[in-house]
Amino acid sequence: MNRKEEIQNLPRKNSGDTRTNPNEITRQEIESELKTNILARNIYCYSSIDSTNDEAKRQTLNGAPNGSLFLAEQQTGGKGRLGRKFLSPAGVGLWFSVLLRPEQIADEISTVTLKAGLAVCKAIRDLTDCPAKIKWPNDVVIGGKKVCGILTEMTADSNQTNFIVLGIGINVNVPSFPEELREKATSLLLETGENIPRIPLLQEVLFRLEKLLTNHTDENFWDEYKALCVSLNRKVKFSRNNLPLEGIAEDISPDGELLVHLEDGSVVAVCSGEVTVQGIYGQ
Ligand code: BT5
Repeated sequence: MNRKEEIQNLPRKNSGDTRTNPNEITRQEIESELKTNILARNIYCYSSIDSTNDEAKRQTLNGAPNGSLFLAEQQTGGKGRLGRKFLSPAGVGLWFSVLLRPEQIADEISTVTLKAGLAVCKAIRDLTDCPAKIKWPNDVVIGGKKVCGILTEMTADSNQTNFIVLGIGINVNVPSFPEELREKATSLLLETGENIPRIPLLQEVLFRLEKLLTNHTDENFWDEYKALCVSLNRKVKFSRNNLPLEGIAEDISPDGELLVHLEDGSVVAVCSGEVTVQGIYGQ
C-alpha cells in the first residue's frame, strides 16, 4: 500500500471519543508516528489563539525549547507579512509555528522560509494528487492560487538567545473563501473534492522540514526548490526605492534572493518585499 492509500484507509474517530470536539487535533495524535528527532518533540495545542507565531514568541520567554511546535485549530489574529491578515478558520487548516535555534538547526532566516516552502510543497504532492508549486519566497500555490503562506520572524528568550519563529498556514479542508480571497486562495479540499486528514500532512511537513534544516550541505535542495518554483523564467514585478521594476526571474542566489534580469540587461537580487509573478493570482 502506498502512502496515499494508507492515508485514505486511516481509521475514522470512533463514537467512544470523549473530547467535546472530536475533530480537534491533540498532542498525542501528532506524537504518534511522528518521524522527527528535534521538531515537535514539545507540542502546544490550542482550540483558539490570536496567532501561533505570537504565542511561540510568548512561550520562548517562558523557556520553550528549540523545535517546539505551536498549533491552533483557529487563529483570531492570524498574520501575514507587512501586517496583513491571514484567514485561519476553525478545524479546517493547519495553522502552526515552529521554534528554531538558528545555530543548532537552521541557517539563515531567508533559506529557512524557502526550505519550509519546499517541505510543504513536497508533503502536499506526496499525500494528494495536487501539483503544488512554490511562489518565491513564501507561498505554496496550486494552479496559481495560494494554498499555504509562510511567515518567518525573529525573537529572543530571556537570556537574549535568538530564535526563529517559522509560521506555516495550510488551507487543508477550507470549504470556501470570502469574496476578496476567492480568486487568489484555494484549499486541498477545493482542489481534490476530498477531506484530507490533517495529522499525516502535518507529520510529513515536519519530517521533510527537519531533513532539509539538518542537511547542512544543502545537497539537492536548490535543484528541488528551483524545479518546483513557479516564479522562475517568468515576468516578475517588484519595487525598489519606491520605483516599480519589471524583469524576468532567472535564478535564485545561494542566499535565497531572486535574481531578476531587467530590460536594460542588468541583473538585480531581490531579497524581500513584494514580487508579483505574471499568471499567478490571476495577474
Ligand atoms: C503570508 O503572508 O502568506 C504568511 C501567512 C503565514 C500564516 C501562518 S499561520 C501560522 C502562523 N501564525 C500566524 O499568525 N501566521 C503564521 P503574505 O505573503 O503577506 O500574504 C497575506 C495575504 O494572503 C493576505 O493579504 C491575503 O491576500 C492572502 N490570504 C489571507 N489569508 C489567506 C488564506 N487562508 N489562504 C490564502 N491566502 C490568504
